[in-house]
Amino acid sequence: ASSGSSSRGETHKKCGVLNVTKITEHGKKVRKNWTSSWTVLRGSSLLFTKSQGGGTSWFGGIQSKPEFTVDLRGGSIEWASKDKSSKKHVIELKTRQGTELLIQSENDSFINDWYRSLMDTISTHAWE
Ligand code: I3S
Repeated sequence: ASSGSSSRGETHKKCGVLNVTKITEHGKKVRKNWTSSWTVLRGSSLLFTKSQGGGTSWFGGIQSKPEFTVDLRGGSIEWASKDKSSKKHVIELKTRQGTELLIQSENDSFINDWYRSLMDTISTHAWE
């Protein structure tokens, strides 16, 4: 497994630790619960697993089961407005299934990178 985008352009793969909370599930508002999550972008799926001490153990093969998976096909992202969160650098992700997530990192360039990758993925898989 390698990180970064593949040269074929279809198998996006990216991982990292992000702060995540659901805000809506199946169209209904849910209570925020920010958690640090080891996040994997693979194909058109975004997987969240419990972050284990920075998550590097994932590379060692101790791949924990995803706690939560999001299908990015038909979804959308935007930078969250101030009323969605008081945190900096917050991405709002909406899925076609009616789930809304907030994804955040204190690291400016890191979260910008994720924003671009998620945008790429959504546009690549837009017509599936
Ligand atoms: O949108 P809210 O309700 O202001 O979100 C905050 C709460 O979820 C808060 O927890 P409580 O459920 O104990 O009130 C969290 O600790 C905050 O982080 C949430 O706000 P931010 O602005 O950090 O997303």
